[in-house]
Amino acid sequence: MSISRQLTSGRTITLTQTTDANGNYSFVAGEGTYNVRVDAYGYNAMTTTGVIVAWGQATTQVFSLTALPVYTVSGQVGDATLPIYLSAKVEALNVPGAVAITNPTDGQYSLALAPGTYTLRASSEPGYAPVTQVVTVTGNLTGVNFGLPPRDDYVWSDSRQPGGPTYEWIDITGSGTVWNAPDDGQLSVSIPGGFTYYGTNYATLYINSNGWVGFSAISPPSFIGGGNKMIPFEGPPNNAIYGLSEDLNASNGAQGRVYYQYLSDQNLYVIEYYQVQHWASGFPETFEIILNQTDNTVKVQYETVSWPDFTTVGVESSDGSYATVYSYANSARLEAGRAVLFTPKRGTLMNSLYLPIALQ
Ligand SMILES: [Ca+2]
Ligand SMILES: [Ca+2]
Repeated sequence: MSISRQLTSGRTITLTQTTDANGNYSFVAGEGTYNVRVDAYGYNAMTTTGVIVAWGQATTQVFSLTALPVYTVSGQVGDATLPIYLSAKVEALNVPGAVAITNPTDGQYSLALAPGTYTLRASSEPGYAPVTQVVTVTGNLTGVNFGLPPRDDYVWSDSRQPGGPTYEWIDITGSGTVWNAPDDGQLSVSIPGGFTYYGTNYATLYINSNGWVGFSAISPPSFIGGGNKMIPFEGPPNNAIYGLSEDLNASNGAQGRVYYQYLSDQNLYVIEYYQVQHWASGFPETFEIILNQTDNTVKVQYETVSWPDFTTVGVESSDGSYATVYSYANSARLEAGRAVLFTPKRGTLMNSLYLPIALQ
């Protein structure tokens, strides 16, 4: 709600606030004559003019708003390319509480909305891109349907879960190639046969000394946004796998080393950060990122975890518009002996191992 008054200069001053949970409000205002306006979602707006505020006195103004009619907006959400319905979220943006979950058997949803124009957003992540459409509500609306396009995405699982990945440390410090990495540096390496990441095959991998690898070169080769950022973060780096992304400092090999090796017999490409310290120094970390060419999964394993408080773990798409986060600022309580697996998922399909119900 807001109060406003016109000054003798012709200028209008307006004070705005939100009522508390009991509908109470109070303004501290200079003496004068005010217009008081109240807006509430689902109710007719109301303005009272000529409210007089006198010096040193409290003025009480009570409002009883008239509820607007509420209409039903309904429809179905499905795959844009296949005849299958989806478990999805449909929400009216910027309207508190206007959220519905579809029935996955028929994709049906229903929202209760007051008259007005809304942007509806349907999402089913991971595996689909969200879709928005604008609707104007003047009565009940049916058939407000959404077809979500499949997109390349990832789901994570970890070694604490039944059916999750197994922690099996692969030590390549004796067999791999060493890189005495600088504080912020990147090294490009070739992957024999390439690796498919977010649906695109790449022959070159960029190893970054700050605990992440990517498929696009960046300059300067920093950590996420030059700070500790949540992903997705649209700035560089993008197209990246964050194993333990932080401002690490191997200091040209004096504070840890990075190893890499292609294990052709297993179709694995391994990047191991061995005893790499944080900037400026201290808290050595040993972990590895494993690219599996057989199923295009990405596995991250932690041999020692010293200081995970400001790290980011996850995968981020080629343009940085979406991501799958496993841990941000140690939300996953990273510890030694943990394995995390990122498995590709496009649409309802995961690793192409099963068909959606409608196609069986
Ligand atoms: Ca980014
Ligand atoms: Ca660094």
